[in-house]
Amino acid sequence: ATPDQWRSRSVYQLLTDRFARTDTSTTSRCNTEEGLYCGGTWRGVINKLDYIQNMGFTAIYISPITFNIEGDTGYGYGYHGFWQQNIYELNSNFGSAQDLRDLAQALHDRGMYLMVDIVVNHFAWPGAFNTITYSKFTPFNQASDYHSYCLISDYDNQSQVENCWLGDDKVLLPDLNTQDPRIASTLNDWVRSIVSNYSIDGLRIDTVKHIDKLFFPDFVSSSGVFATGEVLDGDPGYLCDYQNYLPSVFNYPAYYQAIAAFTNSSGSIANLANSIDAIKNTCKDTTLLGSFTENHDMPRFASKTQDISQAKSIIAYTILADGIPFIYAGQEQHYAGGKDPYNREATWLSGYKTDGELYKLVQALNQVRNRAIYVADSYLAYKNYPIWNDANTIAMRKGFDGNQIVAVLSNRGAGSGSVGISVPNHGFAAGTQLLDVLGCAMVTVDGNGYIQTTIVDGVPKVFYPLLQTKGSGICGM
Ligand code: ABC
Ligand code: CA
Repeated sequence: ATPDQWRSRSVYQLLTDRFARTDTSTTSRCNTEEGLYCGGTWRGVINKLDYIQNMGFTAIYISPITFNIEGDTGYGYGYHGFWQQNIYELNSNFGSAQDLRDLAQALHDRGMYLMVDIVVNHFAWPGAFNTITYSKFTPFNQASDYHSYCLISDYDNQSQVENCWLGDDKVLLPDLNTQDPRIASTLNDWVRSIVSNYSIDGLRIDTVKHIDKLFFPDFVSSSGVFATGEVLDGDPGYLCDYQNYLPSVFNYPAYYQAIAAFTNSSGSIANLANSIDAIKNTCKDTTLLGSFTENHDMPRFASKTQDISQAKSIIAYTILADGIPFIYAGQEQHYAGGKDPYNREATWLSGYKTDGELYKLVQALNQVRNRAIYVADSYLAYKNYPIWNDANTIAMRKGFDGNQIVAVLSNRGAGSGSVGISVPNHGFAAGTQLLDVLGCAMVTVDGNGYIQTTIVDGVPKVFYPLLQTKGSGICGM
């Protein structure tokens, strides 16, 4: 699928090993600290697509599929899939080639897309440099296929970031010489073949900041599909340039600002509001960025605050900001794992509950976003912007007149009582009837053009024209 087709999607990110097992067990133990394979499979995902689709998602993003280091390392097993040693073979812990094709087919039957994580920066070796046996790697089986050995020590030195190696003596990540046309062309052929063999609709490219930028245009066009990339950096000036080389990157600058803003009532909402504008002015197209507030690398939001209203606010921000929303499996269950490896809890241990507050919240938010896109896909091109804020609350708008979603998000948290707010600059005429799609309550824009509302216990409000909800199923309409 193309960037244009992906722009409207909403994506559920899952680690294949941790989302669902073939035997459908919801009790099989999975101790994140041990770093073992816990038994999740592609077949397991197929069986749980209802759980995902019923939240309103229109795509999933799964772990790397290639053959990894086998056996234990100083950091456990390659259950996450990032330690590849053979790009032509699948990771059999996740299932067979047929299982993966069946997953793609099952998704396509539902009108959903498959995004696969891929690694082109490195291979992986469970030990120190002098123990590497290159013949164990396929197809890059010679030392000369890699950059000469040096470890990245200075992230401000871009040539080091691109040409030195990630990892350490427990797990080294030999750094492919992606500037070599022969290596690049092998990778281009490879990506073309996996996309076609497994009917992949889009790619998430790992460690993008560690690869020379000029590698990407040919690589992405060889793949024939949309690609987003991981540039782990909070600076829009640094990050946005990558959008000149590949269609999309994950919006890490917004991630850091959103976490800082919503984690507690003294977080800076003003910084968040400013960053929305700053990123929009720096990146080529914010409507294609990956919008996320949890993933498999970062400590989960609930490891920083257990507050349910703050969790709701940041999820609403994630789904209603510009770009393609990504929700990381377990975020909808209020999972609270800290940094890697603790943030990789098995989703099955939640029992896949569908009656929890956050599951229902995600459902409602995807539903209103999907509705706005259905009403007019110009919703997607409209750039979200902050229309009003105070120290604890941001109101933001996305969508042209008559089809705009206005979100009012607070960091005050549960137990903060009631706070009256008058929201201006939303673009609705006086007298317009709106529905708060989270509380299913109506409000009419007052004679002075304000949305007069009350934020209760820090719970977000999301306003959408009542007229547009008719027949949508939103709040039973
Ligand atoms: C294993 C263990 C960990 C252990 C680690 C040393 O080794 O599990 O417990 O701490 C995979 C696995 C990991 C595994 C690693 C290494 O491999 O998933 O479990 O960790 O063996 C990607 C993936 C990630 C994956 C890999 C490797 C890369 O998403 O899951 O990890 O294939 C760097 C890379 C980034 C990479 C990340 C883990 O490391 O750039 O691509 N993620 C600064 C740097 C970043 C750097 C980051 C973390 O530190 O600029 O480039 O990311 O080291 C902001 C700044 C940022 C700054 C942050 C910290 O602060 O703006 O620039 O990031 O304000
Ligand atoms: Ca590199």
